[in-house]
Amino acid sequence: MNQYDDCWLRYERVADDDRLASYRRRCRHAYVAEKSPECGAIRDELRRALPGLLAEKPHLWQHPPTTVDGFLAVGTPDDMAMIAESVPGDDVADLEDGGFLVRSVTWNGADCLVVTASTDRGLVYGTFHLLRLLSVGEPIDDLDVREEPAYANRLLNQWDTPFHRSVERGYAGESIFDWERLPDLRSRYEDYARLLASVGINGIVLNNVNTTKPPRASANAAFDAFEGWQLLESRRLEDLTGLASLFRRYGIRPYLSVNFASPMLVGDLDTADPLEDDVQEWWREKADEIYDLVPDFGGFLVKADSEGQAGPYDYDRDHVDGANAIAQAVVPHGGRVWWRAFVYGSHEDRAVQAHDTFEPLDGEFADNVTVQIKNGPVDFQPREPASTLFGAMPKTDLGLELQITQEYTGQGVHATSHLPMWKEVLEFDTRADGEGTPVSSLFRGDGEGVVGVGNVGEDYNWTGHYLSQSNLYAFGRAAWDPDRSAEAITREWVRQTFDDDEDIVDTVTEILHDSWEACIDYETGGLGLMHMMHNGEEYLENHYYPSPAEWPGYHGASEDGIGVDRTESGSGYVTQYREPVAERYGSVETCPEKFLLFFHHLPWDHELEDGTTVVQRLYDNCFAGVEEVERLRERWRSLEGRVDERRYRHVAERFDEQVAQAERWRDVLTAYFREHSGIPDERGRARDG
Ligand code: GCW
Repeated sequence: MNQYDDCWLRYERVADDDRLASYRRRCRHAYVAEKSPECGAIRDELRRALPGLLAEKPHLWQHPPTTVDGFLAVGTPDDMAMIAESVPGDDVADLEDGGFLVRSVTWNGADCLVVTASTDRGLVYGTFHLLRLLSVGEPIDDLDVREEPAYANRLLNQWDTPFHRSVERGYAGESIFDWERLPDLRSRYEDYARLLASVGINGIVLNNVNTTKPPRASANAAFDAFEGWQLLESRRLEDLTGLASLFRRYGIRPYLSVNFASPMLVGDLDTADPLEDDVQEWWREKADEIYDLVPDFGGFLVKADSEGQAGPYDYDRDHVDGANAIAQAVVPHGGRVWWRAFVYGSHEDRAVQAHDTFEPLDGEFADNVTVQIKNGPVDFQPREPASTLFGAMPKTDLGLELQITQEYTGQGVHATSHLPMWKEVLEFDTRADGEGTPVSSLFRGDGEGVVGVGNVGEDYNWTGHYLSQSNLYAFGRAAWDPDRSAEAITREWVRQTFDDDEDIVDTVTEILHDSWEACIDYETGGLGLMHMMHNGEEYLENHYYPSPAEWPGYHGASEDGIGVDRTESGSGYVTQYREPVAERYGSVETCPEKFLLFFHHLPWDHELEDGTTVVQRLYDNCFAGVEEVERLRERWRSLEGRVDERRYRHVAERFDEQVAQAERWRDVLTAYFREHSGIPDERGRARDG
């Protein structure tokens, strides 16, 4: 990567001399099995990484060397005797697809390192893992690493509209995919595949789930008419082949978002009724066509009956009918349909909808359908309690959908780490199988997994805000190992991205970790409120500025109080949780403060446990959020001269804007609370609107 930022794959010279000497001893010579596309990618990666890390040119052998003091070997035991002789076969045979071993071994008197796995994809992950260890300066003379991914599917959802090149909720410029020039490839695709594979992502949905209506005018008016569903047209499908083979080298399978009405839009049928034979036949033929071109195609993602997208309801069918009709078409090819649970319906309280719609359908979905569920019941708000669907459909393959892009958390301007939010959800105990059934323990089946809505675009630094690179990194790492602590993930990201210096690592880690709660405070006042944002027409204003007056139904502010009654006597959402969660959230006394107004509508002067009133706590939190961002800005400023100028300035300038924005949120929200409650801030800070 030279034209664009290297993100966490910088591969800078190892600073410590002893470490460097030990790395050189085991890695200056390397041998990678010569066979698959994945092994080609590994060799390329070593050629990129080792000269930087070791500050000398490595020697890549055509066969395991016998005349050197040490070397690195990458391959399966079947690929080379050296590996079969130095690692017991059973240790490798046991590994899940994607799992790997990295071991220090002595072979023929030489100090070697072995990266081995049962599949070539595992070799890719093992190699990136070793390079990560070298990048963060871990000792390697006594390595014995065994890793397997927690979830079989770790997918990225691009919300990119091909040709049009917009990215819905993307804040890093245009889509990196230049569909017009496909099947020609840009070097950027390879860099993207490397970034994704380095954190274990193994599937990518290339286009937006909204397959009709691009959201705004593009730079090229000729493409404004293009809609995502057109990707299923035969002439477009051929364009996929180049990308598919590029991603294949990195163990990443491509998928497409498809429109439910494709048989009518792409084909010439006059219905898309999922129970009609010719509709099912149309899907089969389309799938055959795709798999002819891309044999390892992953399958389809569908947003149906949601926000204007077509769906089975158009034909009085349900989601099972819809999903299964498409799924049957990819069965012969080992493909899968990811069917989103983000649907609207008759309920006034959207939180109720997904569980209400999907839970009764448990057990009816085909084996190759995965129901993809957003982390919370509403819509990626800064904080939501975990969705009640987790653990509620034991007979259905489920996927957890997280938003990497910062739609509701400051977009491309605010430094907001989503990792603590994801951890909160992953750690939530669903009680699905008694006490100790956290969300992270679900999704363990072959057809299950974790999905992230991507955040990259054409910007030099990929993610708009430099620090937002950490969200992409953290998504992959958490999807690989949800039990790894947030701190460990962030620290390793900082070390690879910035520097090894302990103070830099501490500072950036602290900024990222405290950023989320700060954002919740100034954007919502805490206490579980949501939807305080503007829903403007202008794309970049949309969901960025404060405007609580637009959503009274979502936060429930009125003269008598604030919050939404989701108890049994309200919308009933809380009853979708298992006990004792339902009871705990359902009672004002035991509901955690962070979710209080999500579940309860309370008088403005309701007293919290410490005697503070609800409205006063909201004021206090809004002010605290701004102070916290100011503090985080100071922390960043302490790095001046110690982080390269380009990145230092970029982040410092955004922090100035974030502080100004946070003040704006605080002022709008506190004025709104004051106006509705009629109760002034007892500390005299909140102004009138
Ligand atoms: O949060 C909302 C976004 C929409 C998005 C939708 C979804 C892709 O505002 O832009 O559409 O969620 O998840 O489908």
